[in-house]
Order: sequence, then structure tokens, then C-alpha cells
Amino acid sequence: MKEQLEKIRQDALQQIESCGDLKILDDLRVKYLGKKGELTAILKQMGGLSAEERPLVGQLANQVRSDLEEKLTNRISSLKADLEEKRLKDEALDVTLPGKKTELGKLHPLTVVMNEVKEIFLGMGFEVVDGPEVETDHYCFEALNMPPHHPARDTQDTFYINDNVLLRTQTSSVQIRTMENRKPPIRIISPGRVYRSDAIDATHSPIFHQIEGLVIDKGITLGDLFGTLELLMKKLYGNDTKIRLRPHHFPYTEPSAEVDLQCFNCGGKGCPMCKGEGYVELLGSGMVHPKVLEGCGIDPEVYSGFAFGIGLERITMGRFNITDMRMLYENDERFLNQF
Ligand code: 2U9
Repeated sequence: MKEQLEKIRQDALQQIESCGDLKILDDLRVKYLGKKGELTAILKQMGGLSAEERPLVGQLANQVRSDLEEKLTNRISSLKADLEEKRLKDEALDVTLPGKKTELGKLHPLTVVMNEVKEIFLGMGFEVVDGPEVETDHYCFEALNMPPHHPARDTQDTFYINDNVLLRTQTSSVQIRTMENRKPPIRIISPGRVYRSDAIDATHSPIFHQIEGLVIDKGITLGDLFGTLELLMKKLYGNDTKIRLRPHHFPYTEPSAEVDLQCFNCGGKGCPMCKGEGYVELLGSGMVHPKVLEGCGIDPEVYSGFAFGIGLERITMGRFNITDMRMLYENDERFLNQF
């Protein structure tokens, strides 16, 4: 039995000394010192010893137990000290290092201009109204005085989902929905995403943004349209900004007019920047067509109104001197960080 005790002591001390893991150390403690451990198993055999041997073997067994407990305790303390030292080293924080700069996000240039235009119209007492992007033929074409065979309905211009459902080509559908549901006076803008079946290039995108405006009341004139758009342009481009109305045709307005911005570079004389025109086309507008009013239950003999449509990308590209529309959609931080 003495030999067994000596063997346990040697084996256990050697395993404890070479162990680098607290969990394994605990397993060794259970293996040798636990209730069902190897040392306990030997002590259970002491009943068979003679009266002379029993005290000697008992003393040796107690010595082995205290040796192993001392070794275990020291080894556990040493491992814990090593772990603590490693933790302190790993988590060491050099407080003299400069702080990590928090990158602040920025608004996209389209959002900047969209917000500016919204603020200008809110300041004029307009309300911002939203509506569905998936529209029906009625709200996109029919109610805008574009009968079934009108070219604007051609599939190459419009994303049709089925014969009657499509992606809106302009936010005019929101104006129609508003006119159907409200009595004049109406003074709204409807900003938002619109869709045209165009190939993407430097000046076209199948998805782009519009801001349309609509004013319906008694006695609204072309002068009100001009004054509103002139104020918009002055607020966007500065007080010296000049605009002109140029006759045009849209099915949903009569009379219709393109609105041109006087060239900043030549003051209207004509230069390479404005291709000799002296003006740059910026948006479309007109007096709401009586058929459109009637279609929404508004009596054109009592009420009149004007409407306009602004392409947000065009305004934004002009504002920030962006030459390729695709840059606005590529999410390239090298481009976007300039604004
Ligand atoms: C209703 C009646 C009339 C909105 C109008 C334009 C002229 C126009 C274009 C500008 C650039 C679309 O984004 S764009 O390609 N829009 O030229 N839009 S008048 O006329 C309306 C709107 C709603 C009920």
C-alpha cells in the first residue's frame, strides 16, 4: 500500500506541475482527492492492515493528501496570476493615443436639394403630399387627359406590371388623388420617385425623382404660376436669378410652358455653357387643363389652377456641377464625400 501511495504522489505531482489549464487541474483534484478519487480508494483498504501498520500508512496517506492539496493550490494561484497578467496586457489602453475619429454621415446631394425645395414651398404655405409608386392607368394617364392611344403611354416609356397597373411615370398621380379627395383651395407639392423605361446614361435613369406642384383656387392665373416659380428659382439660385416661360404643350395643362433659367455665365446673351441659348431649360408647367379639373369633380368655370414638374436630378446636377447622373446612384463614397 505504501508503494501505491508513493506512486499516486509522484503521478499526481507530475501531472499538476505540467498542467496549464484550470479546468484540468480541477479534474485532477477530483481524480486524486475526490470522494471517489484514487487516494480515497486506497484509504478504504486500510481496514485490512495490522494494528502496527495502520497508523504509519494513515500518516503517509495524510502527508500525500496535504502535498497534493498544496501543489494544486499553488499551481491554481500561479495559473490565475498568469491569466490576470495576460488580461491586463491584452486590455492595456494607451490613454495618450488620439481618439478614433467618428465619421459623421452626410445627406445625399439629392436629399439636400429635395429638402431645400420642400422648405421653400412649405414657406409658401404648400403642403407636402405623398402617394403610391405603383399606380393605375387611370391616375397616371387617363385622369391627366392622356387618352388610351397617347404616345406617353407607349411601353418604351413606362414600366407596365399588367395592362392596368404600372410604375408611376410622374408624381402627377398624387395631385389627381388629392383633387379627387379634397375641395379647393389646394396648394400641394408631391415629391418622390418616378420610373421611366429609359436606358441609364449620363442624363437618363429608369428611376429618378420629381417634385410636382399644384395650386387650385378661384382666380388663379399664369401670373401666379410665374411668381411662384420665380420665387422658387430666386431662393434656389440667388436673388438675381431670372426665368422665362416658353410656350410648350403638355396634355394635362393649357396653356403649357417650359420654364427656362437665365444662364449665369452670360446673363442671357448666349455662350457655350448654354449652347448659345442664353437660357437653360429647367422645368415644365402650365395651367391645369379644364378636362383634368372636370375629371376630378372640380368645376373649371369656378376654379382654375397651375401645375409644374421639376426633375430633381437635373436641379441637383446643376447645383453641384455633376456631369453624369449615374454618379448619384453608385453610392461611391469618394464621390459623395465631396458634398
Ligand atoms: C395635374 C395637372 C398637371 C405637372 C407638370 C410638367 C409640366 C413637366 C417634367 C419636368 C421634368 C417631368 O421630371 S420631369 O421629366 N414635368 O414638364 N409637369 S406640367 O402638371 C400637372 C400635374 C398634375 C393634376
